[in-house]
Amino acid sequence: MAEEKNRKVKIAEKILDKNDLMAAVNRELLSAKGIFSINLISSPGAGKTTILEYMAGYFGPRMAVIEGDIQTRRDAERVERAGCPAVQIETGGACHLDALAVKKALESIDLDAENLDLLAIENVGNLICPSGYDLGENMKIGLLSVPEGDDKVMKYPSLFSTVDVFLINKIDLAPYLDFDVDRAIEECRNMNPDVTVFTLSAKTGEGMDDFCIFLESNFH
Ligand SMILES: Nc1nc2c(ncn2[C@@H]2O[C@H](COP(=O)(O)OP(=O)(O)O)[C@@H](O)[C@H]2O)c(=O)[nH]1
Ligand SMILES: [Mg+2]
Repeated sequence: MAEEKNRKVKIAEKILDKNDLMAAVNRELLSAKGIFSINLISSPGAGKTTILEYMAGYFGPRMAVIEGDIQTRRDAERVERAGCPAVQIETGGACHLDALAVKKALESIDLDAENLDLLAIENVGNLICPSGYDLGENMKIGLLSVPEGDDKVMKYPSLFSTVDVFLINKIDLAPYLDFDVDRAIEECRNMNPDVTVFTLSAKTGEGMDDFCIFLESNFH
């Protein structure tokens, strides 16, 4: 029994190693092109695509987007309508993106396009699996929305203890719900002292320009 358990651990390590190697290839390629990259992770419906639509209005063709979903091209179409190029990955069932899928998607993006500063990757909606896969991004961003409840920070530590940036979205709904913003931020900082936090409403635009300016400050 104990032997079988050990064998399972070894296999899991091997798969992650392969992903890490591919992530390093992506990171090197993007860095060589002078493109800053972010990996946006949240549960389904927290507002990832709405945030990217706002960002498409702010950055225009300075941003390209890779959309990850199990099925449909809907999010890529939304972002394209909002004003920037987008490529859709349909995972066909996988609950997260991996570095190889991103590498293939990068082949459909003109990385030499003039003024391209930012690659935004919207991961498959899920608070668990995406947190374990480096895609080669420069910045990992975890997003929680007000209707989900402030307790989710501590319930999903694999994500919120490892993100560079913690976004709280749908702040326009705070007056109607019992989400404790201070508690969510405090619990995230307890696990992750260096995390940068923004409270936003992608719907009303509150906090969005500050977030975009912060991203810009990281461009090469
Ligand atoms: N009230 C409110 N609704 C939002 C906000 N951001 C997104 N939504 C809504 O939440 C729903 C899911 O958003 P979407 O961007 O598709 O989430 P995703 O699945 O994380 O990409 C949509 O109906 C959005 O209009 C926000 O800041 N406030
Ligand atoms: Mg989406």
